[in-house]
Amino acid sequence: MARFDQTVCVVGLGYIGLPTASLLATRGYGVLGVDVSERVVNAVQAGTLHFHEPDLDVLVASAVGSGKLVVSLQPAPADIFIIAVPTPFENDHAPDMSFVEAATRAIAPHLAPGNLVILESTSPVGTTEQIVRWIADERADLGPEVTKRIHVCHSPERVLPGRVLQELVTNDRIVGGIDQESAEAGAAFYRTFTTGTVFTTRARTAELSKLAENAFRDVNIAYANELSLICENLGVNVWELIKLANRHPRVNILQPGPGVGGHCIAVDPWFIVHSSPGQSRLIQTARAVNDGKPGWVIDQVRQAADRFKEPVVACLGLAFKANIDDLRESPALAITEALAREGVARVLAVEPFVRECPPQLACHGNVEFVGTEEALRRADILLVLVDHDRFRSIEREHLARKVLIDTRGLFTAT
Ligand code: SAJ
Repeated sequence: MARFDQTVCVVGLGYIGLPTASLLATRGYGVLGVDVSERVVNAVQAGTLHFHEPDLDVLVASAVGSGKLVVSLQPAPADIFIIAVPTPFENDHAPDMSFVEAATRAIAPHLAPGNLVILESTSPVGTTEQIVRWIADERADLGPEVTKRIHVCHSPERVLPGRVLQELVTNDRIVGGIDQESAEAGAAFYRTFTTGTVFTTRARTAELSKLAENAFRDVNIAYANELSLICENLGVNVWELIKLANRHPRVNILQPGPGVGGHCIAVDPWFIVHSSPGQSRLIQTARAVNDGKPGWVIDQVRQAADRFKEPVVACLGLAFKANIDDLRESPALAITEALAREGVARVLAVEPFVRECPPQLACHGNVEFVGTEEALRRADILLVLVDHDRFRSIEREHLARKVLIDTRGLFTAT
């Protein structure tokens, strides 16, 4: 049974590992947070953040200040180990499991009988079983049946960037064990700090459930994006259309945008495709539809720019979604960069959540990183790429005499 006097070693202090480690420490667990990056370890040690997430700075400072969260470059013995490292994909969309393997091999020397190892990283089906093989490989002394001595399970993280602290506590959790005992041990641990319901299952089911959740969202957004192209073709306001269609009690269409970004929704469906290419036609099509959207937006700007002698476009927002500073896999950034690279117009890039011009843009002579007001004043074309709350207060009079391309429905939704 998990208890607050137990120690937890969290490997990977990123978007999931750091909030989790800090939350556990403030709940009373003794936590060792481990990261391979000295920069990250130093930042956390100083009680500061290396990325933006609402309220996390206060939680980290309190966890470190209480002495319950200690950080290090190296793992050490603990009762519970949580692996929360990135699982990106390679160029051919094959999952890159090298961080999970390195984390497993790093904790293996410190494992003792009765320990619980939890994989939280989003992973392809079969990864938890592979973790057992890596541990067995490192620790022949544990004998041929490692899982009789070490509990191993997968509990996929499901928190939404921007709402991490609430969702870490309130979301339901799925705990997939390598065997029933492992699942129960993992569930007992999560029940000590979550208010959501904790469900136990097999490791493979837990792995696929996380991938299926994100692929579901990708498919739904692809449908919305496809509708946006159809609406443009037919002269219908897509935002009004979706709002009205969603009045049906069993319809819930998501919102179109400039494409799908971030490190989850645009990545995880590929883990399913890679493992079952012949069976995943719909998932592959959704990826293609969403990946095609930025090109369509660029074409819209190109057509608008043709009407001006020296066109100036204001790109409002660079982040991958609203109210965050995260530029990773951002379609907004990719579109802005392409407009600059292809010389479609002079580009005024606006991103209130970022202090400096991102290097991908700064290297282009035709890009200026400016504030919202200046962009509104100087631009011929207003390209809304992110629905940051701060853009909502832009007064409509600023839109007069400008060409508006509103990929988020910030001003065109009825
Ligand atoms: N997007 C749209 N239209 C929408 C919703 C989102 O175009 O209606 C775009 C966003 O602008 C963004 C991308 O999709 O570019 C992804 O944003 P998101 O808010 O849908 O998701 P993420 O990537 O921030 O977080 C997702 C969440 N998964 C689900 O909602 C099923 C989160 O719960 C997961 O924990 C996270 O992935 C993860 O870590 O896997």
